[in-house]
Amino acid sequence: PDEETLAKILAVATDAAKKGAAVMLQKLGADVVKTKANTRDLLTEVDPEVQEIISSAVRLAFPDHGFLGEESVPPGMEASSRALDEILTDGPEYLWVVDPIDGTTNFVHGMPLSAISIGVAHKARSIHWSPYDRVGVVNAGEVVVAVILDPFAGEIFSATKNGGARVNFSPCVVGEERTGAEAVVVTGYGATDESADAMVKGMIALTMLGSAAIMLAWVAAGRLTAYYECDLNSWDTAAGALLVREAGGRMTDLVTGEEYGLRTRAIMASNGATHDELRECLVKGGVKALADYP
Ligand code: LIP
Repeated sequence: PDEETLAKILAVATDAAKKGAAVMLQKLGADVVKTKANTRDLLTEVDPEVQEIISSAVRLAFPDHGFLGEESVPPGMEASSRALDEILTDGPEYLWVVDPIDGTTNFVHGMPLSAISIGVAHKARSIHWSPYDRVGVVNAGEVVVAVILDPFAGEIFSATKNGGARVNFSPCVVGEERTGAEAVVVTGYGATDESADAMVKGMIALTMLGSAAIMLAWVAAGRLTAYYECDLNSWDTAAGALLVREAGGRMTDLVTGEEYGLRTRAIMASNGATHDELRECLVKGGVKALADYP
């Protein structure tokens, strides 16, 4: 896509995210109306409301674009590979991959640490293979526009492919740590006992923030050195992947080290310089990708 197209998509995504953010600011700590797959996978009345704000903005501005939102995938069908396969097989040229509230558990508990995550993918045919996601040549989609909006900090992280990353319109650049010893590493709920083992051995200082989008945005902004998690969906990672790359970092499959694609469930994002060292340390420590849904 040309720069003008990307700029137009970015403007619509930013505007839609701002409208969604206004609702999040009003409703922090909202009642849980429904529990999804497990007690940490929560749905509030606000998630679908924010999603609808974004999807209607997309329908209005780009009626031919596709839309994959976390709240449109039924519980139990979250595996991004399955939802994406359906859309990407014969789908539209552009696909919006959206998490209306990433960090819902924080949001429900009134913790002001959650974000709207919007990644827009452009169709790109590519070869994809991973041991837990038996796919050969597929139409994978390449993320070309990203917006992560943290309403509580008033920060908008954005990126376009080959256009660099920004935080509130200032350049966004990954951190300068060179070694694992200097690194600040974060993870999420999907962290396994085995990865904890690597941490306990004192090799990695680890923390959790509860929002994949914010952790990825903070890697891009140089606040964190690296982030990994074993079982995520495309709406958690699409925007963050482009941000990290455009900020000079790397994002790969946690276990295989292959470049990130929308189907990647277990991810490792970093400032680049520490990527191989940290990933190898985690893999040696026994980290595993959680199995795909059957
Ligand atoms: C959540 C993440 C969280 C991660 C969970 C989950 P949700 O997204 O952002 O950091 O650990 O696996 O995906 O459900 O709040 O949109």
